Amino acid sequence: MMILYWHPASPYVRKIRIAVQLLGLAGRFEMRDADVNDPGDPLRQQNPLSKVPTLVRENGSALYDSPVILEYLDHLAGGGCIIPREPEARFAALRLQALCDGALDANYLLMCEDWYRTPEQRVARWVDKQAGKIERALDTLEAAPPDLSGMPNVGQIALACLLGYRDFRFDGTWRETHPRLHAWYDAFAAAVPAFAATIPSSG
Ligand SMILES: N[C@@H](CCC(=O)N[C@@H](CS)C(=O)NCC(=O)O)C(=O)O
Repeated sequence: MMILYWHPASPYVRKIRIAVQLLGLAGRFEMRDADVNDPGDPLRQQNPLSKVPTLVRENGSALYDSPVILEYLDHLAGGGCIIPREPEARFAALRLQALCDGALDANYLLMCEDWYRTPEQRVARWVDKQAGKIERALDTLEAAPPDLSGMPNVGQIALACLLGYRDFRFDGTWRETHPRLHAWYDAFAAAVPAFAATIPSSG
């Protein structure tokens, strides 16, 4: 049995949980709660960065971070499932994943401002810089939402989790200003039952 260190609020973990369902691998994992801030948490023995998701394989070796785990899951499922084999489609999916993961990182850094700094310690230029990344990413995606047919790829999964995280932590303010993404998001949610089954919570 593989072990997935997780937290219910993490959008990066959500990507993995969706892929596990899509690829029919659910029975092969044990989910283990992790406290990324606890030096005594066993997660630290597996991942020096102490981040979720971290996957411990049956041979005991750990994999991180989420794109690496997704590549492993795709491999387990036979390959070419959530990471297309054809080069153009493959690099489009990987680029979309990089864009959405980068925007997720900026969202996470904004949350860290609340968690780790007092209002007096905040630096507006830094906050604005992260907000700008998110805004430009969403605007770029709104101009040309990805296709959505067949098995979702890693880029589409990352986009759904990015928008879901905006709902969870930032009140879904993207919806009104990004109507094409809103329609894309609804279509993804309708096509992928694992999306509704993995709605984030604070845990
Ligand atoms: N690039 C990583 C990001 C993972 C990540 O930042 N996870 C957060 C939870 S949402 C975490 O574990 N944070 C703990 C920390 O940064 O110390 C991935 O894609 O897996």
